[in-house]
Amino acid sequence: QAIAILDSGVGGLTVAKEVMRQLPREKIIYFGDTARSPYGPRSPQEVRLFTEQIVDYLIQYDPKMIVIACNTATAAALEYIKSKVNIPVIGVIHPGARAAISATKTNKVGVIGTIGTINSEAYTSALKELNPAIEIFSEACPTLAPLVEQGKYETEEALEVVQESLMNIKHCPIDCLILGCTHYPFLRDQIKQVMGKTVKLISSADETAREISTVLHQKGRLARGNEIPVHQFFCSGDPSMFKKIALQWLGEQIELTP
Ligand code: DGN
Repeated sequence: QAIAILDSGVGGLTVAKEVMRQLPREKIIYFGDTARSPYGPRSPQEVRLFTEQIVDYLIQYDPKMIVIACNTATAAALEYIKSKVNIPVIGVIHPGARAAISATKTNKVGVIGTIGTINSEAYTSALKELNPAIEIFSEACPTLAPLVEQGKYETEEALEVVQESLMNIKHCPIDCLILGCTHYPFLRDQIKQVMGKTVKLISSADETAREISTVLHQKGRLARGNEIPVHQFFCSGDPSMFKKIALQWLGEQIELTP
């Protein structure tokens, strides 16, 4: 049985890559909703509906767990999806918040994400729950995920767009910055360049993969044996850009099922 991973597009590939690295025996089924991306500006109700539709689709493959590898969808739909299915479901916000709490030395944390994620204040709640003394500086960066979806993360334009998006947050007195959108690790170098060396960047991908491992271990469901899994990828839009980005990011031949 596979781990089902979903996102509004290619962002969840940052989580998939970490799962492949940390849990190389696990088979992944991935769904990127590229036809309806970005989710960021949509209402929580709409994002919940889209997430539910993707989960209904992925459930047909009988996965052993579901990973909502999209912050916007986690904020809008995690609890709802958990109540609907009887397999473990995890999102990316709590793992990211946990990683930030253990990384910060000053208790001043920045969060960047889509409009939906920032407006939901899901990171604020998750961080405050872990440490009520934490101070949070957040900023929505609506242009970043679409830039990644267009495959433009290694261009001159990318640095300009990142500079513009981080104009305010870069002046905040933070010591770590949560990349609160799974698309942002694609722009890690540019974000690092703008934020400077003293701000630690937190991507929820590593921590989410660790949580997947913990959950599967607790349930006795970690994959055993030495077979190399064949992962399956689906996307709802034009597959050519998705495939190009996936190949570049994952560095391996991927099978894209129409
Ligand atoms: N990758 C998604 C997230 O983490 O919020 C959403 C990106 C988008 O759809 N704008």
